[in-house]
Amino acid sequence: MTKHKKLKKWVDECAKMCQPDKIIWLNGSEEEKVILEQQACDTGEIIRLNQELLPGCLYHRTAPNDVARTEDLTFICTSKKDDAGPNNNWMLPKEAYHRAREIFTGSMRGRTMYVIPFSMGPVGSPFSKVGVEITDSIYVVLNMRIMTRIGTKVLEYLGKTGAFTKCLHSKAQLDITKRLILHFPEDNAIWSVGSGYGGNVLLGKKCLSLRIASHLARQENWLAEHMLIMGVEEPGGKIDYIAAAFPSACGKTNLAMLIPPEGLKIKGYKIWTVGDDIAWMRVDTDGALWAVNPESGFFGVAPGTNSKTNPNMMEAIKKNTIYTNVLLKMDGTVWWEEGDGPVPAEGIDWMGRPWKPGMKDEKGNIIKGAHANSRFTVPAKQCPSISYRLEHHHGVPISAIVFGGRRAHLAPLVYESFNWQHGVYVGATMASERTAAQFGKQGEVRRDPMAMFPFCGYNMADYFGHWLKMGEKIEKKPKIFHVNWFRVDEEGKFLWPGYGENLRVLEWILSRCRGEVEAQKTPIGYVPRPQDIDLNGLNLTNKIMEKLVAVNKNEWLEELKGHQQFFEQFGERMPKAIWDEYEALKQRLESK
Ligand code: OXD
Ligand code: MN
Repeated sequence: MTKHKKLKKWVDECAKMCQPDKIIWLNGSEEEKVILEQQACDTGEIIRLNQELLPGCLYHRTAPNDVARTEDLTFICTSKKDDAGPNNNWMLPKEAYHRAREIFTGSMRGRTMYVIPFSMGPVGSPFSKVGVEITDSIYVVLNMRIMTRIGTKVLEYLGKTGAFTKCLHSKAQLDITKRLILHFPEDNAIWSVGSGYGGNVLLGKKCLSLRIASHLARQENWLAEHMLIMGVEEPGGKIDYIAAAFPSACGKTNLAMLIPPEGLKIKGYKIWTVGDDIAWMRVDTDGALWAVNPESGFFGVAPGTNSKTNPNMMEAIKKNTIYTNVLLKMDGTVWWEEGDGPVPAEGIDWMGRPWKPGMKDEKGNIIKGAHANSRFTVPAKQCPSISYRLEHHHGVPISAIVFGGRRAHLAPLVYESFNWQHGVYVGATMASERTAAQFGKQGEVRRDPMAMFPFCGYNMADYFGHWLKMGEKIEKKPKIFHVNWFRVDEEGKFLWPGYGENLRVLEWILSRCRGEVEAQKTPIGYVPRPQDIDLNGLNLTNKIMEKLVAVNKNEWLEELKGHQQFFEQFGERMPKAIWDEYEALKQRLESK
């Protein structure tokens, strides 16, 4: 237990409201894990997978209506609506507490309440933040053990008075009409009720490490970002680090674990993965921007992960992994669409129904074995490319910040912003086109600044202002780039091969950071001279390279209308510097 009076008081209050049968404080030990796993298997909440083929691996299904983050039920609860901004759903804290209290009251009757002290970032690092999650879900406990550092060591660090984020979760009845994901930045608190899906209930992840942390970061002068962190090691042993933000379905996790392609092997690069989802970045005493990954695990999307797209991840998830909503095979192993191995002849699908390939629903649509958002939760240290700096208290120095999106035509393969302020504009105008796999009209542009639109815990206009202000504080500023792996030709075929070959673009980015290579100036930024991207071993002509880096002024002028429309929703709160960048870009595009 704890000597922390405020923590004890808060746990007592939650227990009084939720009325659990008993309360267990997690110590984080291996013995504790064994007991919890057994209990979860006894109740059927979790299934133990084939321990010979997948040692230490578990399987779980969520309720069919609880398979993804529910953005429409996610709220930022601040006393002033404008502080949440048009990018968030908003509720008055008083009303939010009242509504949620009704659902929480008695919700843990007949259940155990688990108290999980956890640290985002290495315990005791100046970057780290402590949270305490109260939950009635063993699944949450087992996932939090992987995704964060939990237990006694965190309580000890917290001492009698340390600050922590109060994270309260109950599955309650898993009723979608009684589901709320509430953030109270003014109270440093999160209340999540009625869901059992990871993104809604592993409160250290999106809720604390992005929504609440973005708020704290603004107050404390640092950056909490939806970014991967990776290191590129040269044969001489020097490692340069990149932080990169992409909206979903752009291959962020795969990029973080990239394997150098055949054609570049001769150069002897090695990639180190620091994180695949979240970066917390601070200016250190050397004037550079340093980043840590606050998580200690990966919560990755299964479909599409295979030995071609991500061999490192395939290696990592062979043991000690929790699989959620994938297909359960008859031999007690798992499978998902666009995964490895042959399509199984039969299995049990993510809804627990017998499944065979080619089965159709009543509308004639193919029934998938795994849900499109099925997941695996795996300790980061199992990834063959994991960086030894994962546990480093000061993280890694960032040389380049990369923004990206999925654009069929507009954005070139890569371009470099002119300076920090222009780079912030590039991030603020990030967007992706919907693919067939996503809900909504195909090709429709979804604006997602810095990939933070669903995760920025305050008014996004202020967030842009914060980025601009940070630029003034960072003496050795990383350069800011934009990439697009998804440009297509006249027939709709991808021009760029992607995957491991993306290292060729990172190589150019890092050469630019070191001032080793020239570039072509265009109205949107600097693009590579075709000869400066190493195409060795790739069947790709200079002509295609020219197409990949071409900038079409008319398309960009059309795009500018979207920028304007997007920014206008923030009204007066939008920083002038962003509008200045908009005007400057317009002028560059309009000039001959
Ligand atoms: C995630 C997401 O789960 O961005 O990482 O939705
Ligand atoms: Mn994410």
